[in-house]
Amino acid sequence: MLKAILFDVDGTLADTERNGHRPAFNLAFKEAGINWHWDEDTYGELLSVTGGKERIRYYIEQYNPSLPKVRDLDEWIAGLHQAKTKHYLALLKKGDIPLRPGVARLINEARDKNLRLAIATTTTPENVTGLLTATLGAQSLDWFEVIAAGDIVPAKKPAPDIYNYTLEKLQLSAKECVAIEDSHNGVVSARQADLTVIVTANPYTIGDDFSGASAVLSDLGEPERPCQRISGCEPTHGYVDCAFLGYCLPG
Ligand code: XBP
Ligand code: MG
Repeated sequence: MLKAILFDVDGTLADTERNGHRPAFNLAFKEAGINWHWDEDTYGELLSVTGGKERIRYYIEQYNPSLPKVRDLDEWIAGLHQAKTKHYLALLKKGDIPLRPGVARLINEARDKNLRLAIATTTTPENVTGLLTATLGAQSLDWFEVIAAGDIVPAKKPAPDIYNYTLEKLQLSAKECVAIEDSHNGVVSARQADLTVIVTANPYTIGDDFSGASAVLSDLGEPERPCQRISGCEPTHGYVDCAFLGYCLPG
């Protein structure tokens, strides 16, 4: 029986990457006086690495950009990333990043049905708070029993750690929960934790390998705006509801 829904954040709750995280990184680079700029295509490549600090490090190692002389690279990356978080939170506050179709509807239905809700993400905790507050209001923070985010576990997605941590906090087994994800790394993470996964793809992840997902959809859909099925199970009414999630659970 379905007891909880575990939501990924970036790309799943909202399309945060292209016009949220990416410009925030670029603003931080400018502020730090470095001439890096992540355009949309470059950022799409960099998304193969989860976590902002890890993404910056990967960029330095793989793209060889000009780098100021720094005493401690870890410290410098952490400072740059802190500035990025500040810019990202300011962008969220402007209210320009809406939730994806069906997200608010599914959360409301789950609450009506007394299902439990949790967040399992690699993004920084303040980013989750900022997104939920800007879209659903500050009271929505209490709707999520567990908000598992960022460096709370040492290994980020595709490692299963963040989902295992969430399940442990909820004291639930994977068989009682469904994860909603948008990316290959997210699906691998959730599947390694034995979870049933539904994917709502987005322009950055549509070409990803989603093997192991029970359904791959364009989005969660709305009664008046059905989602498109890409592969796997199809929601009967054209949108994902709690009954569909329960149906996707293993026998
Ligand atoms: C997606 C990510 C995040 C963001 C940036 O996380 O990889 O790293 O791109 O967030 P998810 P930070 O899909 O698991 O929500 O810069 O705060 O790390
Ligand atoms: Mg994601």
